Amino acid sequence: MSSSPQARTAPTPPERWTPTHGEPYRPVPYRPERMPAAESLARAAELRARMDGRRTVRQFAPDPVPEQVVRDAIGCAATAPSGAHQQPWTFVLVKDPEVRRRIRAAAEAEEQRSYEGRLGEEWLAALRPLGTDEVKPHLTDAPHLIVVFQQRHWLGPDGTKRKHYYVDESVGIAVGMLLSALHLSGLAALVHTPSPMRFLQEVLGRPANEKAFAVIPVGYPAPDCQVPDLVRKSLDQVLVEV
Ligand code: IYR
Repeated sequence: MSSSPQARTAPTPPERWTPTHGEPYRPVPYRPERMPAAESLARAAELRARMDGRRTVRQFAPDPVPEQVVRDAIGCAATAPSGAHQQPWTFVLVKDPEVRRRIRAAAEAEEQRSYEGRLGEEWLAALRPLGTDEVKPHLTDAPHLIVVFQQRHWLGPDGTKRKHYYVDESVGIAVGMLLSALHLSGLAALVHTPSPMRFLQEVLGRPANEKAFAVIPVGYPAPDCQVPDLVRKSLDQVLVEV
């Protein structure tokens, strides 16, 4: 990239992405090189083993993480398929320590009400084996914090609204891809879902069409990090072949 003053002040090109609103997309050739079967098999097995090594982490090391790794992981998430290609997501990378303190205080206040009974006995019993509680140090201590918002509808600059479709599915897929990208890039993460999450929209000043979906602290596991001794279902238990 040129570093001449002219290049630095050049106007940003117009955004290539705009909602088409009824206009058909132009078909373009898609001819990815076909991977030989042997290579596919080797890569799939390796990927499966690497993904099986992913664990949700609740204790993070304070060590810094290269921010570009997180940006690239968010870029990977944003390649997710979405309903009508509406890409109904916003990823907020929260850097300001004061904003993170406010998020933690508000999340812990909500979580306290949840753990003190709002979740109900059945839900609390389901959580008990994990040992989670209302104290959420990772919200301020992990080196990065990503808050994912779903755009319930499209909001034009003039206030025009257009409905978005399959928003939960689309954003869920994107978050799955984000977690995979972070893990495969060597980082640990946690999907935290304080409920209700309205405070996030207020603290982060997001527009009315956006609704918080998850809060994701990211970093390296702390040297003394422990995770529960979970056993995943086997492939036989999750796969039905008809
Ligand atoms: N959102 C709460 C409670 C919680 C709920 C589920 I389902 C979990 O798998 C873990 C926690 C929290 O983040 O503590």
